[in-house]
Parts: sequence; structure tokens; C-alpha cells
Amino acid sequence: GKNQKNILITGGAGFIGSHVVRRFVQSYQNYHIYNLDALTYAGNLENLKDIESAPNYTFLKGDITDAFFVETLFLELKFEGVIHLAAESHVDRSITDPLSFVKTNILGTVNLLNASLSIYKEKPKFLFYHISTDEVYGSLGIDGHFTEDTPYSPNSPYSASKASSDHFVRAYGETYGLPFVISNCSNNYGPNQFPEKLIPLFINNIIQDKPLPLYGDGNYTRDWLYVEDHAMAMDLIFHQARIGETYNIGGFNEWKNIDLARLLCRLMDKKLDRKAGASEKLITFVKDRPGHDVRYAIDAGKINKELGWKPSVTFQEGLEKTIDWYLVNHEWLDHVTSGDYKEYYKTQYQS
Ligand code: NAD
Ligand code: TDX
Repeated sequence: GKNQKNILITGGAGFIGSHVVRRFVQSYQNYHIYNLDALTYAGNLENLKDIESAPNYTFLKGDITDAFFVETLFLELKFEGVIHLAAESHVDRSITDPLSFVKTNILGTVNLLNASLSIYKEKPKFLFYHISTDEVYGSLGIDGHFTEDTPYSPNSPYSASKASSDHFVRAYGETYGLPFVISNCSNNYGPNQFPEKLIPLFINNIIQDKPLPLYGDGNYTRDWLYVEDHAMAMDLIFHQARIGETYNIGGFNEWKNIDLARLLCRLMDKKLDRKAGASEKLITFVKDRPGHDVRYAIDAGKINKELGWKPSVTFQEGLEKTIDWYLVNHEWLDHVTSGDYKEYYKTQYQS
């Protein structure tokens, strides 16, 4: 419509992006949401079935590594804001194919920044909101938390590519005056997550009575946040954050992988009416991930103080919602685990 602002969300057919697109389409009738996604293996329009015909929503299939396409799109639609999530997102895939991470995460981001430069001066409230990860800070020992001032020290090709993209965003702010904000979030979980990531992989394997591959000794620690709480934080940041700032987002919810695996097994035994302890027998220690970061933990004090954000669901609630979603949406799981997934699984876990 005429009075609507055009907002671009990239990577909206993926896991986190789908929750953000839904939230913005449903909450902001004054926005027209354009979802730009290349539909890689990780992009899935089934994630957005319920809103696909909303009048303030348009899906655009396209690749952010295509500079001409991106530039043309920005000149045509004159976005007032960009929320950039499109990325290659899986650490293990970055170890076998780093270059596709360089292309999408670095080159793709710079293409979006260049296209933003062509239009932002016509839009007094233009904002480039870049979605990033806590992995850019590297690895913690047993103590301490990442703050917004922690020096970058990425250890995987994935986190190196995300760190680079963060630096480009900040550099475009300093050099060209592009209004931007960045957030760095801990591990997300919830509905629509591709079953290459730990939680949905283990849920799917428990359903199928297959081994649960735990890397190394399983004593690696991650901080977990329910995806809708991340989307809520992003909504606050997009509308209220101070320009040029970085915000860390985390769940105040650290778990060792082995303890998380056991918790998942207990919850799944109940949901599937299996004998207590049945799923835990599936836990299998396998070869470690190279360069495996020992521990991530986020100090989310800044977003809490400045924007009043805190997680709304407990881990137990979030996990139950997640498990229920995968059990109900077994067709979604069937679709994404057929075809290429089988090849990926073989290469990753059976060689
Ligand atoms: P995902 O892999 O589920 O989704 C990525 C989406 O980007 C897919 O829909 C894919 O089709 C699309 N895409 C990939 N390459 C593209 C390209 N060249 N052009 C256009 N679209 C392309 O990822 P996710 O887990 O939802 O992560 C989204 C963002 O959040 C990423 O930037 C990631 O770095 C960041 N992040 C993720 C987590 C997490 O725990 N998953 C945590 C913190 C930050
Ligand atoms: O099969 C597995 N076995 C295992 O032990 C897999 C897939 C993972 N793991 C371990 C590795 C990590 O310590 O579980 C932990 C979580 O692994 P992932 O789900 O692959 O996530 P992680 O590597 O921590 O990165 C995630 O969080 C930050 C997302 O994939 C990133 O996109 C995000 O930026």
C-alpha cells in the first residue's frame, strides 16, 4: 500500500528468519515485508505457509551474492530498513566448504551495504540491522562472559566470515555514515530449525532410534535461547536501539552438550512413551569437531538495561514446545531429511 514502509528481511525462509518475518508481518500493518531468500538447502517456504498470502508480505527468490540483482532491487523498492539474516550458518559445513561462507556471508553482506548506500539518504530513518553471532568472540574458559567489548577472535571459517561481515557493517557506518546496528546472539533453538544443528538433529534421531553423535567428550558448553525470544529482541533493537551500537543477546542458560543430550532424552522418552533411559542409550561419542570452541556465554546486560529485554520462556518450556512441534510436523522433517540431507549425513557422520 501507499502509506506502507518497505522493509527488507534477508534469509526469511530459514530458521530464525521465518520467525522474524512472521512476527513483523503480523505486528506491523504499516510495513510491507519483502523476504529475500535464495532457498538454499536451509531455506524452506513451508516455514511461512500460514502468512504467505498476507497483503503486507512478498517473497522474493534471489541471491545476495548477485550484486546487480541486489542493487536493482534496492533502487526499485527503496527500503526504509534492512534486517539481514541470510547466511551460510552451519559450522561443520564451513569446515568442508569455507568458500561458500566467504561468498554469502562476506560478499553478500557487502553487496547489501553497497545497495543501501545508493538509497539511504532518501530515507531519513533508514537502518541496516545486521544479525550476527556470539561465535565471533571465540571461546571462553570456565569463567567469564562475552560483552560487547570482548575482542573478536573467531575460530571457525563460519565465525571468521561472520566476524568479517560485522566489521564491514561497522566500517560502512564509520566511512560512509550508513546508519547501522548489530546484534550478536547465542545458540537458538525452536521450530523450523534444520536438523543439522544439535537440538533438532538429536530430536530427529531419537524419533528414528538412531545414534546421537556427541562430539569429543561432550563437555562443550553453549548458551541456548528460544528462537521467538531472539525475534522479540530483534523487534526491540530494530525499533529502539541506538544507531551504531552492538547488542549481545543470550538466554542466561548455559548447558554442557552431554547434560543437554540427557535432558532431551528424558523429555523424549516421556513424549514417545518409551521406557525411562531408552533414548539415553543412543548417545554415542564421536570424533571431535576441529577447532571446537569450548564454551560460549553471553552477558546480555546491555539489551536488558537499555531496552528492557529478557527471555520469556524457560528452557524446559522452550524444549517442550520444540519437541511437540517436531512431533506434529513430521512431514516437515520428512521433506528436509530426504534427498541431499542423506548425503550430508553420510559424509558428516559415517566416514
Ligand atoms: P539458516 O541456515 O536456517 O537460514 C539461512 C537462510 O539464508 C536460508 O533460508 C537460506 O536459503 C538463506 N540464504 C543462504 N544463502 C543465501 C544467499 N546467498 N542469498 C539469499 N539467501 C541466502 O540460518 P539461521 O540459523 O536461521 O541463522 C540466521 C542468521 O542468524 C545467520 O546470519 C546466522 O549467522 C545468525 N545466527 C544464528 C544463530 C543460530 O543459533 N542459528 C545464532 C546467532 C546468529
Ligand atoms: O552432531 C553434533 N554433535 C555435537 O556434539 C552437532 C551438530 C553438534 N555438536 C556440538 C557442537 C557444539 O558444541 O553441539 C554444540 C552445538 O552445535 P551446533 O548446533 O552445530 O551449533 P554451534 O556450532 O554452537 O553454532 C550455532 O550457534 C551459533 C549455530 O549453528 C550458529 O549459526 C550460530 O551462530
